[in-house]
Amino acid sequence: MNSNNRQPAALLSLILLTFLATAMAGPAVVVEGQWIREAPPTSTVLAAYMVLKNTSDTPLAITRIDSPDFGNSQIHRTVVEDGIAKMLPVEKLQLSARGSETLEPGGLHLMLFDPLRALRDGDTVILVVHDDTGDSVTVQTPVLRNTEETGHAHHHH
Ligand SMILES: [Cu+2]
Repeated sequence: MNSNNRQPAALLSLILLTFLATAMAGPAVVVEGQWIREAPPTSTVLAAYMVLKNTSDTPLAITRIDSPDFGNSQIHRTVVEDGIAKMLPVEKLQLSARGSETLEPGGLHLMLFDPLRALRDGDTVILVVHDDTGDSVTVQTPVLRNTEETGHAHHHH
């Protein structure tokens, strides 16, 4: 273990350099294909889907995705245990360097609670994606009826 004594200083330098590079480059996160699934008017919960891309050479994490049109929000992961699908909150969604994560029906998704206005197919909602470097990205997100066309997602096998 003694041979590792110098690593913390090297790691700190790397973190500082990374921080400076990130600060100069602007937000590293790019959001693509975002949409919110239309829900019945009485529904207090809606789901949003998107692809989150990390355009930087450094891993980062999405810490929060919120919206001025909703009272609360949470990133969820759907897991199947003993044949029962459950949704678990994701505190931090890790994105590897140059990596991406897909939020899609049946998997990762953004749960939006307590809509502050009625949202119908064709409406647009603002989502703000926050990462652990302190940056945020604001995207216009359409509300769409869950047809075959909008429900499709890119599956990687
Ligand atoms: Cu959920």
